[in-house]
Amino acid sequence: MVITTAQFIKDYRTEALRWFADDLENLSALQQYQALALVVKGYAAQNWAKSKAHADATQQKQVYYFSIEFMPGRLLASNLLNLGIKDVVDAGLAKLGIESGPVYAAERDPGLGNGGLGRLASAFLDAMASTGMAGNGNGIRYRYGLFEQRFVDGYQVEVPDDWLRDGYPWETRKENRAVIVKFGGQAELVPDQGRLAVVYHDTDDVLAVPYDTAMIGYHTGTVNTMRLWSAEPTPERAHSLAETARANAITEFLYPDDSDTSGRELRLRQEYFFVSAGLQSIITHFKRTHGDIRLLPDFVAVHINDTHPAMAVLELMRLLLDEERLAWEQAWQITVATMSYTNHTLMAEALETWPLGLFQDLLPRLAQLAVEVDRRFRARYTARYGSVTVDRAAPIQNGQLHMANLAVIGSHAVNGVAKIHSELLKTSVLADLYQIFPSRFSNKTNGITPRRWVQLGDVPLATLLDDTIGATWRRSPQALLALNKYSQDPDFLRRLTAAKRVNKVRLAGIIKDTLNLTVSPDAMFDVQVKRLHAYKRQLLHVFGILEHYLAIKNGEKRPPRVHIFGAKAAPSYRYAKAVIRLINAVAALVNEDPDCQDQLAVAFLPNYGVSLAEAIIPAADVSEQISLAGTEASGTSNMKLMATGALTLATLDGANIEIRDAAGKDAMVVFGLTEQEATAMRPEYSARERYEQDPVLHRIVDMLTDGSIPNIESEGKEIRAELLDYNDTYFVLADFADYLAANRRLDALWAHPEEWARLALANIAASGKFSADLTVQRYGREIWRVLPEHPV
Ligand code: 26V
Repeated sequence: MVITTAQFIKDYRTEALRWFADDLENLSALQQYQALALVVKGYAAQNWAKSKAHADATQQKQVYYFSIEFMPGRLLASNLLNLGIKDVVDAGLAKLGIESGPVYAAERDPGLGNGGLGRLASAFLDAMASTGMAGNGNGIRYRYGLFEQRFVDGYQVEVPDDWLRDGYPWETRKENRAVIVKFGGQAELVPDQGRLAVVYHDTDDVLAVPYDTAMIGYHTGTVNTMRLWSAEPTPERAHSLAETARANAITEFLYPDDSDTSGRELRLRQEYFFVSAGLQSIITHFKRTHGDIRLLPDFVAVHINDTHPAMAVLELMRLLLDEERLAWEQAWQITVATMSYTNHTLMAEALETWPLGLFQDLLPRLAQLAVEVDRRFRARYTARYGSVTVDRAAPIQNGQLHMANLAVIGSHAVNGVAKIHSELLKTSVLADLYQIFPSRFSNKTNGITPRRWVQLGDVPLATLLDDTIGATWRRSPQALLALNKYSQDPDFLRRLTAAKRVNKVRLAGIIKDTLNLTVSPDAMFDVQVKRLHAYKRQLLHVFGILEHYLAIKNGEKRPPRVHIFGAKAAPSYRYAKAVIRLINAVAALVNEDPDCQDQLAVAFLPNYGVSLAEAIIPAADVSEQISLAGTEASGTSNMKLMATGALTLATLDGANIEIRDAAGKDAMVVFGLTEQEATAMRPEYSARERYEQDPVLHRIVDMLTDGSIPNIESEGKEIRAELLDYNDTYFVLADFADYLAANRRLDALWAHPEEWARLALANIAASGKFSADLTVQRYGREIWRVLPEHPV
């Protein structure tokens, strides 16, 4: 949009007066932010209304991305960027004498997700709007997001994330679009005009109220919607405090990704709640704009983001059969043509199953439909594929409903999130379904939004890019390839290093403020930011630090390094919490040792999330992507870190493989077993043997329990037991020697700053390939069958 600074100032003053009955100058930074957000929301409102009207008028096919998590990050800066008025607003703030930093920082970052899956969902919403696709989010408005993490004596302490305390100016409550969601009771089938109708008795009804947030496209005029549902009592029950609390409980908090979420009834309620509300509102809207329900798949695509919304298959069947009165075959054909599903993990313990009994109690009609889907599936495929295969592929097995199986059977497309992951799906967790439905399977490698991570997060780099190759990359990140021309330009390489240093100085300031730790921006900043899971092997990184520590104690001198961690552990995940305590203990040991001064430091920044990522990622020299090959579905921090010029230290896992293919073999430091090697080795692997045979490893494993790292008595024992008694599930000891060798290669490179910068350049230049804009366009072409109006 086009607006002058003067007009903006006028609008801003008016909004401040309207909301706070006061002059801008007298408001707190929070209030200044709130008034500003409302101005911006107003600016986008017309396009928002227009986009909706345009989609209806042109009968544009709509994508609905169903996800139990969204992590949009702070929206003020990104909305301004996407509207094309960030410079005008910043100039306006300056003119008003308002410092912009605290105003931007006053925004709460909605942590309505655990990690990669939730962040990906939000990146896709941003990308769909930015390519002019009609793509909307459907999810849950949790009253409390993922816990806020603090460290006390090195332990993770979880504090409730009261993100709505000051209100959320970007959302709009759509009370007029509320729907009823029914739980429990009985679903009775009664004869009705020669067929069966469903009559519900004694249901427990909850009101689902949508809160819509605009998803503003980058310079496109397209504004889509993220619709998050909040649970309230129905009006008849609203007088009762107990009923109100019971209803509200459904959307009270987000579940952390523990492996043992199954069996928790509230989680099942959450899933059905947003799935049912979402599908009901889609169908209501569809019938208003299109009429004939049989055309649904021509105009609507529903995407199932991981298995949490997989019961959408059953709920859509329910609506088509019971409400729209279609016959089974027709309803099924419509459902399969409408649904598609993405799998995000190979971890067996993370694949959702629900006891059918629980389904029968809570969702009796869906349970009936699940049994019928299962019966028809078996009847249709057993003769051809045999009962062994069909049993393993069926939705119901041993009284459990297998949500991934249901999702594949009820969708026309299923995909993994990186090449290796999509291949492994076909040979492991979904192998039987792949035999039956081979043509449904494809790969869609994840992507990130360079707008947030480069344009907003890394201004020094963005400016340098503009100066060097022009600004086309801002719209079409693949234009970054032009950077390769400068790989022999010493002046450019120097400026690239200088831009990185600006970010490092900024992060050093944050480390000082949060941890009271002084680190030198001239040291190598070695970053690992992601959820804490055994398979991601933060422990291997710690072992590398301890090896460096021992080398220093031995008088060895290496390039100075600052190790930066960000990671939350699920509250009930004991091992992950033990590793957190270990990292903090190693940090204390190293940071307080005078011998390590200016050589080695460890900074574990608490409460990793989108906002902290924006500060850490652009400051990284090294990106640690060190999961055991075959375990990380894709990873996305690997993409963000490459885009801001970090060198990747990586195993051949997830999207690392494709990053290496894009940036070139030399641009990544690869180590460790391949997935095939790891699989082949597993039967004969002995962690204890490795421990006995490698004196350095022996020493480091012993440090866990011999008191050389203070304050980790029980944690050290637990980790040692995982390694030696449980035989090191994720092959930390197996990859240790090669990990060290890879680190020595990094040290050697660090001695040649120009060469380092050249490799950073290769990464930045290749990063455009991982733009989420391209990813959603591949989904659009190959799965959803929608065309972007502004392709890149
Ligand atoms: C993993 C695990 C591991 C063991 C314990 C329980 C548990 C629970 C959940 C999960 C992961 C859930 C799905 C998820 O977030 N997957 C992530 O999705 C990202 C986006 O596709 C992808 O980049 C990450 O590799 C993948 O872990």
